[in-house]
Amino acid sequence: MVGWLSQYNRCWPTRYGCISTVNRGDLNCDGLVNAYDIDGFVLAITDPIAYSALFRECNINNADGNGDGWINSFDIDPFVACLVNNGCS
Ligand SMILES: [Ca+2]
Ligand SMILES: [Ca+2]
Repeated sequence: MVGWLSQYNRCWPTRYGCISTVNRGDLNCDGLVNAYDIDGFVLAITDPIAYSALFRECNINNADGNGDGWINSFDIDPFVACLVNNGCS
């Protein structure tokens, strides 16, 4: 059964417990949120198809910084906040 960790973060239960399907702000899927995610974030907003082709294993919903289900310019400020804070809370 799939649950929710928060309004935008789904929980995928495994035998090891609940793992998140969204790691907000991590656009290159290295487990960290830092400057290396900027290019992926810009690509996710401007060209989602190219993003999915380049980052096949990544969840594009990681770019949904404000958790409204859309990936657009309104996610820029939350993404910058994640960068400044070395991760999203
Ligand atoms: Ca990253
Ligand atoms: Ca959004």
